Amino acid sequence: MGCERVRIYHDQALFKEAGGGITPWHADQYYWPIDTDNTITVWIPLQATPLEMGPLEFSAKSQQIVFGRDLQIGDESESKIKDNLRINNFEHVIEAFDLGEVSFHSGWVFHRAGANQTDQMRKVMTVIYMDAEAKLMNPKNDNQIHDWHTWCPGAKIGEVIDTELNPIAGG
Ligand SMILES: O=C(O)CCC(=O)C(=O)O
Repeated sequence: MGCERVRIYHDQALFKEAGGGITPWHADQYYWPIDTDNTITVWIPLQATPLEMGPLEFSAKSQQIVFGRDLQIGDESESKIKDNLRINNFEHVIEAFDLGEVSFHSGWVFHRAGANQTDQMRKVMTVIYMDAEAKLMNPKNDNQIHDWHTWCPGAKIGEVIDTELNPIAGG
């Protein structure tokens, strides 16, 4: 990310039940009241994740695309972002994950996941890191207000996000 240190924004378990539907196209940073693009999510599947289980898919290099950044995840983001990425001819990367493989995606990379067509729970852990100097920005939508009060409660607009929930990673 080009920064000296990172801190944890938050972590999150994403368990998708057997038969669970798709995760629509979206960019995570729509949800984050963070004043920098120096953010990254590690996606850690807790089992081998074949294509039929719905591994994370990416639109390679799509962090340069601005269209769709204002869409919350849902049916509209799935169809509008898909159409725009197709028009712009970005490579759609879909690969199975072996157990132990993880992926990292930048906060503005558009991504999605397919349905879980197996009879097993798809278990995933994620951790979101941000530049240790990242500041809280004025929230741009209700989701960012919700994130502020959930993941960095007490942080102040314009100041470094340094609550007890946001430790520097690695000491
Ligand atoms: O696991 C999924 O289905 C979606 C995960 C995701 O969008 C993310 O980690 O940013």
